[in-house]
Amino acid sequence: MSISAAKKFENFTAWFDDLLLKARIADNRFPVKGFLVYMENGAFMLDKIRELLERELERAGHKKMYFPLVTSEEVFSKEAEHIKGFLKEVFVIDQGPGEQRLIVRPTSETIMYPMFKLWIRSHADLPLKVYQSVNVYRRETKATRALYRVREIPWNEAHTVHENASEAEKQVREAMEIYRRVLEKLGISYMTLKRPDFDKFAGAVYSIAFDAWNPDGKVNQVATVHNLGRNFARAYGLEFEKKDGSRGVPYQTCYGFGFSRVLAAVIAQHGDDHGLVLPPVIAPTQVVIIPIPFKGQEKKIYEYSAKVRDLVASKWRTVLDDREDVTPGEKFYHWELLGTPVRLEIGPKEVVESSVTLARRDTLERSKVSLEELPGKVDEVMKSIESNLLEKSRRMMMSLVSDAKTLDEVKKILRQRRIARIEWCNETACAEKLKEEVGGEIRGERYDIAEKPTGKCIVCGKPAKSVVYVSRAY
Ligand code: PR8
Repeated sequence: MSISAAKKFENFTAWFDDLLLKARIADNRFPVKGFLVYMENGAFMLDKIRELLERELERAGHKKMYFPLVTSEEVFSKEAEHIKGFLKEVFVIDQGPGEQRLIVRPTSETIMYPMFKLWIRSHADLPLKVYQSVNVYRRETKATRALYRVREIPWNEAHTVHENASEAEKQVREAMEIYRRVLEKLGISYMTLKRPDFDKFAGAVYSIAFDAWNPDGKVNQVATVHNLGRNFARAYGLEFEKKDGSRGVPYQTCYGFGFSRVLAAVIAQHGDDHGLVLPPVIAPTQVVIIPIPFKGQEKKIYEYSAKVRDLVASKWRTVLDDREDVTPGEKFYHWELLGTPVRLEIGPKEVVESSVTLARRDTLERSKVSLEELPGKVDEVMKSIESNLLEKSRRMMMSLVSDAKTLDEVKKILRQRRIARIEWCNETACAEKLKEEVGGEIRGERYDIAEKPTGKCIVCGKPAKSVVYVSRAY
């Protein structure tokens, strides 16, 4: 197997597509647009990401459930904004003459909330916090792209119901924190942006997105958190008895985490021109042992390699690559391409010294480690890789943003595949004009820090009302 010919920062698309196939992550040649096959390494990592997230959701008191894939057209159509937002994107199942058509979930508000109505009677039933990890389906009209924009979307969606507005606000913060923790484990960096009104989730009061940086300058929205207020609760007739005996309409939130986009971010942010560079937590193989046989000493080297494997395999997913028809050099390339965090090389010298040569995938540094120190050293290197990936990715995120005072400056920044920070009057017309002129979109204002505008709208020159970020997006 050869290294990808395309370079990550020169020709991202070719680099990425090549890697998906060579590293056996996904095969995009399935003959239906927007649907793809997750091969063993892709499927493995999607599962690991799901486990990381579900653990955090459970810890915060969410309950896992599974809801149906479909609803009826009638039930789907209850929340006016929501249906407007999704109608063009849904797949419909035609059951034949005389039977009602079914809507395949593009997201599950309209499927879950009629059931919430049956379950919620009083304040004692609240908060309700439910989640599921399933596929949802959207007939995306924009160009589809493997992992980034698919029509069969592997994701996790969580939905909550609360007694009052402040509890719902608190829930938004909890959700942000849950996603932050998972993304940090994966070393992914991003900006949290409150979307402008024209770009919020259909039916939400407001939406916050996690926009991860991407080498081609388009941001990758990996997750979103929405405060739904009482819009859906009213549409679906949710009610509860309050503590004082009166009846009230509850407040809701929902949040979604796109597994395939998160996987894309892992690949895109950490990978290099040798292939994948994986955070240890999701790497299908965490340690690979490569014997370097020497004439006459093969047996000794293989036996010692097996001993080393037993030493690390109880803690880390370990493979001893003892294929005899493949050279050690080819094995190095192969496991580098797969992003395996730690490689242990064992030749005659190591056997004599009772040591191994350890190479870490992120920096490609090599060092000698004695057998005695090996278990501790592997743990240490794994931790160090995890923090190094995060640090590097964060530095990149910070270096990508520049202030722009004119549309020409915005254009220039986007051409450099970067992100522009501008001041804006909050008028949709200006956002549309900006998009037309520069090709990038207003993604919103920072959620994590307050940035106050001091000047004029970059488009119309009227006093600015917010500081927002502009970039191209998937
Ligand atoms: C909601 N309702 O639906 P959201 N390809 C890959 N990933 C995608 C795609 C796609 N075509 N479309 C969306 N995602 C709310 C929250 C329940 C859960 C991923 O929100 O429409 C993106 O990462 O913003 C997106 O942030 C996430 O699903 C949630 O979708």
